[in-house]
Amino acid sequence: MFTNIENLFDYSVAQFEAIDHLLTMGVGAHFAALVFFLVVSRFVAPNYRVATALSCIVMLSAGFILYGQSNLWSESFAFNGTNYELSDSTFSNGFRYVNWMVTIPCLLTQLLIVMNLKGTEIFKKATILILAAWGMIVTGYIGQLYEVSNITSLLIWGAVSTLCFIVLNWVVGNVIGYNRKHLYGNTGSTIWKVFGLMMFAWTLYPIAYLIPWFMNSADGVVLRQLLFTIADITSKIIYGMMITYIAVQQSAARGYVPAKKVLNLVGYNHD
Ligand code: RET
Repeated sequence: MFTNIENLFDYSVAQFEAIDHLLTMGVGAHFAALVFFLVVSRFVAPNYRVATALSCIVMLSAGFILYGQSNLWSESFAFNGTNYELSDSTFSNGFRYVNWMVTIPCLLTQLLIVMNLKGTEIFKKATILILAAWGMIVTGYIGQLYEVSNITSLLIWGAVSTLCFIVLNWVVGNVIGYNRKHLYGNTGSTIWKVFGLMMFAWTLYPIAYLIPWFMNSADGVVLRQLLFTIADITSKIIYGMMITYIAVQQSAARGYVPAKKVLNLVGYNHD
């Protein structure tokens, strides 16, 4: 009857609060980072600025979804004097998946922009990546509906989703491999670090997806929300900051004056 395992357990005060605090921290982190991206966008040359604008969109979108998740969490459980138990509504992680339909295309597109891809090339690569991402998310969304009722279905849908994930990573790795040399301002090595960070952060989501399979308990639920929070902060905020750093560095190397000034100010040599 339930979709997500969160609804199956009672939580100690510490477990309940840990999740409440993680979700609330996620909201704060994304809205704070929004201000950061808004402020630094003036140091990014106009041809890269959409990359930073996309981070702003991701911050708003993720901030709101996490705000919803944190409210839903505290509405779904009530204190009975000892523990928190399920009350008026049921909790669902499904909102996250639908949110990824928006945020992942933004994250991928901002990467293509700082890779200096243009015209039909960026359009083609973005289309392939976004279709692979949507395939991954839709199959993952269907799979997570079975996490309480049928672990085999969870695993099968998860495997299909992973195939899309592998295609996506393969395309991103290729784009970076081929276009790295066209990056300005010595950012060709930074872009590999972005890829490494991406592989790490994005892999946390499938681990969270599999929690009902290998840790079907209240502690598993806490671990899942912890993994989600770490993944959110690294895959969107830290990633966005690295993308914006690459954008500022390339802007300076290509003669954009505000970028040169700000890099000098913080002691970077952009040549
Ligand atoms: C699912 C289902 C199980 C298999 C795989 C998955 C991958 C999810 C990923 C999510 C990334 C989300 C990001 C969100 C940013 O806002 C769907 C959990 C492989 C990679 C980066």
